[in-house]
Amino acid sequence: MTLLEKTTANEPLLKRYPGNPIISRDAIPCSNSIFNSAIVPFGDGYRGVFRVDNQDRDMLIHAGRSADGLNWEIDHEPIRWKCRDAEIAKIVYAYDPRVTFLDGRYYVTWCHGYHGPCIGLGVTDDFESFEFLDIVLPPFNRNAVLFPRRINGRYVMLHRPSDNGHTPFGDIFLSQSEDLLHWGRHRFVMGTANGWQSTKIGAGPVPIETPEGWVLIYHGVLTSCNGFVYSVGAAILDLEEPWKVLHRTRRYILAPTEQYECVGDVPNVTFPCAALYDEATDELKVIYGAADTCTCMATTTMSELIAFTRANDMIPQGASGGNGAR
Ligand code: BMA
Repeated sequence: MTLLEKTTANEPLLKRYPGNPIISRDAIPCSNSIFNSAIVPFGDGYRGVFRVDNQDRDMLIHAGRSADGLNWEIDHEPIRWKCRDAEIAKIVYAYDPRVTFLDGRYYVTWCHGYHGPCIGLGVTDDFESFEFLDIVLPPFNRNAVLFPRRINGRYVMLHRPSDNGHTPFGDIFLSQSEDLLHWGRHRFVMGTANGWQSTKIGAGPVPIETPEGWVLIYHGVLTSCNGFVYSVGAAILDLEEPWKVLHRTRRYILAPTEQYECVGDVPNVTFPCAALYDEATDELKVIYGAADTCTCMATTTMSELIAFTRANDMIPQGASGGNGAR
């Protein structure tokens, strides 16, 4: 049976963890919901930063720790960011964090409230003390993730320019920096496509480096008569020029079909923000927010993900370019 045939029986490539959700909406006293969160291996266990919408419906980021990546102890209070610049120090809102281990430190990017949604950058060494470095992209932008190393000497970030509402458009762009604070050399990476990714797309977890290219897991949105539907796909980007898309799934690898993905504060949402890849076993665990309510996990292997992305490729092979740049 080919990989494609294996996944035709209404089974997406990503297999849900049977114990989902791994973090319930009420895991800490103040929480209305805990979702779209980022976790990384740390020491003998794991650390993470969690989007917690509290019962005032503030959107804030809390730190947490876990021995096994499944059972989490999340701080009851949000992170108190240290910030040298009083102008930006006040946290109006902060959500949808990603954590990138880069140059030996843990960098956090998130959607930051400052005269509209923009991109905040912070750093921590221990997940106890966090420094808010600066706003690195101005409004309107609410989705960004850093690559885990410099490419050709420059830091690289994927992000999605947007508007101030529930943006009904969105393509993935890439920007580059010499110092993590000043960003330029902007490149178009990829735009919307048919079906599940027809309204907008946005980068998910930190891209993972493989011999085939950077594996990018991303979310794609379609507009139904009942609102947005958020599914998950994958792409493989060129190692040296990561704005070049080598392969990209025509078909989703996960879509909201389970009760906990379809019923919640925002129905029909699967929103990946982190991935744990174990090179020794090839296992890939994707952490995603479900229905803007709770946090879940789904798994595959990197070899299956790459084979599936190639087998379902929507990029014409043999053609130059092919990322749909306009
Ligand atoms: C996006 C963000 C995400 C959320 C998604 C679905 O615009 O706000 O945090 O998961 O919408 O509501």
